[in-house]
Amino acid sequence: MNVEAFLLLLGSVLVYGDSPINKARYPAADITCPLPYKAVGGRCILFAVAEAGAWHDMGYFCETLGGKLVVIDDSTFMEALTDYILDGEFSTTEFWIGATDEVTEGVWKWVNGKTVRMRMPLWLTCSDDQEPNGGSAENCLAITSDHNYYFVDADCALAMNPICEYTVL
Ligand SMILES: [Ca+2]
Ligand SMILES: [Ca+2]
Repeated sequence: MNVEAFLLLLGSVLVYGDSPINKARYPAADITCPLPYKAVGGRCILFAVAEAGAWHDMGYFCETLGGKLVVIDDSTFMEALTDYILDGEFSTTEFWIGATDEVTEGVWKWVNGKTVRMRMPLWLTCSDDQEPNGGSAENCLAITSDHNYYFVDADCALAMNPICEYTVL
């Protein structure tokens, strides 16, 4: 085989190897996470169902465990996370996640500084409930069973359970 043909073959292997078909549905689910985190959707996640409080307080809580409120920045990870919630038997159904528009009303930022994708498929967008809908009264991001775990803005002072993501590498 000449070099050109080899590179062509190698290239197709790499492209195929990277195709969604060839990946596990939720890649790297077997990653090792430090306790009390669990591998969910290829990341280290903690559903802190015994801890409830305001959004900022729950952010600090995650930080004491080497994490931050979870960043749900793609729909595949959101699928894995909501599957985990729906398949589990959590005693609570309202969770804080890691984004806010407190700094500039209407400009949603993740706790890692990145911009939150608006509209579908992440936010609840029913004809009678177009989230975010709370204006300056609702500046923190939540997922709840009432809203089928789509993104909703909520009053930051409400008590909800945090979903933490391990961020110390
Ligand atoms: Ca707001
Ligand atoms: Ca809302």
